[in-house]
Amino acid sequence: MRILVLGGDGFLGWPTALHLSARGHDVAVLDSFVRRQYDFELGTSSLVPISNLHRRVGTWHDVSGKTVTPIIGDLTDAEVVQRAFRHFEPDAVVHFAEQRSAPYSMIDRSHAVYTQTNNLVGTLNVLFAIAEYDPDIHLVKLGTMGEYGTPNIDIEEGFIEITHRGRTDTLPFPKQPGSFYHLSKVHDSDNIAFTCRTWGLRATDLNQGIVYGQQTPETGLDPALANRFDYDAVFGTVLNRFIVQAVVGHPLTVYGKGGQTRGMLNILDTLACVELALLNPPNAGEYRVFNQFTESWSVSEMAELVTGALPGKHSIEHLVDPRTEAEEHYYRAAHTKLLDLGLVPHLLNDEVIGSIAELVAKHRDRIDPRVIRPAVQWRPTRPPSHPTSVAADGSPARRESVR
Ligand code: USQ
Repeated sequence: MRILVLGGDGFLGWPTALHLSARGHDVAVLDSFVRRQYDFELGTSSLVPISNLHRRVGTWHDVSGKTVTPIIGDLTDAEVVQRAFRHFEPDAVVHFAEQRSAPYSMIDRSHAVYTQTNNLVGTLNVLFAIAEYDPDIHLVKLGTMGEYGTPNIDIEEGFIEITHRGRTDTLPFPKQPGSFYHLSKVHDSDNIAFTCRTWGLRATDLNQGIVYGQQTPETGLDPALANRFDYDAVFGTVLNRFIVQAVVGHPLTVYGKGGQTRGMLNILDTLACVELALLNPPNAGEYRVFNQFTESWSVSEMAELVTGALPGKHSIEHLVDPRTEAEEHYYRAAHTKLLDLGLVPHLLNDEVIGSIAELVAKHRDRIDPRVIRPAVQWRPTRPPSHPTSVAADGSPARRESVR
């Protein structure tokens, strides 16, 4: 297959591109490098040093003899998307190219607007490009388990059969997302389902849980192929963060009561799931949803797993939850469709935690303890009525980000 990986320089896009290339597919990656820009904005960087994209694809060619074609551009520019489709002629598109951090989307108004504009416009441009270029192209889009929120009933895989006043229908499962980022994925899902219904496109929405781990067989082949590893409070995800905290002797930062339960998966299973979706495409006009995670853990359980797996003394600190979320709740979500296609999960155990900790320890000198504690609050703060500082020209200092 000819597969275009959107966001192919990122945490999941890059290892997915290599995985698919290693299996003999023709792969191109499109990326704007904005993920690297967020690090400059936030004053943090990947724990594991990463090479630039040109060096990455050059090294991949040297070690494997295979070509991954880099395409530089931003999906919110429709011309870029059209040109990528004309130039590469994909059979399938894997779409990771979105702002994916919930805390980033909650920083302030401009970050919320940016997240939703970037994610929705990019995906709309992809849908139009597929419809205009070749409606047979299979879109594999990364959604999130967070689209569903934490309802007090079992979560189904995308759809629920409802009987209402004597009539029955199968309808999209209700969505109650917990951040402007998670909301952007809900809006995307609606747009994708609409274009399948209306234009006859074919799409798989992968509602993915929280990914842990970093290295894959391909990214481990050479330091210039290394994948990024985020541990800061904005882009770092919970299990990887807890392992970093345990390695450097920082108390594990459990937010609130720690009863928040989430679907989790190993990064190796992300690659396998995307490949399974690609190899088993939906019919024309079909919009399908797979819940992409392998097991559920509460935040407190994860903290205990990490402290139990790693030698030494560790402490767990319950911080006031910076997010607005249920700290204790019912959680049971279906996840059988990928297993039915043949997924063999890599489950979490002491050995997996130990190997991630080993990698973290190798790079521990690069850890900046200042980016570990959460600073983003879910509730907006009122701007002060009197500016507390002034810019060099005497005007009130602006708390604007680089975006
Ligand atoms: N949490 C802590 N302590 C921490 C960090 C997080 O208790 O130091 C808690 C959070 O309050 C939350 C849970 O852990 O209840 C998960 O937080 P997270 O930052 O690991 O994950 P989340 O914000 O949900 O987002 C991540 C990815 C996102 C993906 C999502 C899948 O960044 O791209 O869509 O996981 S899911 O959670 O299923 O929606």
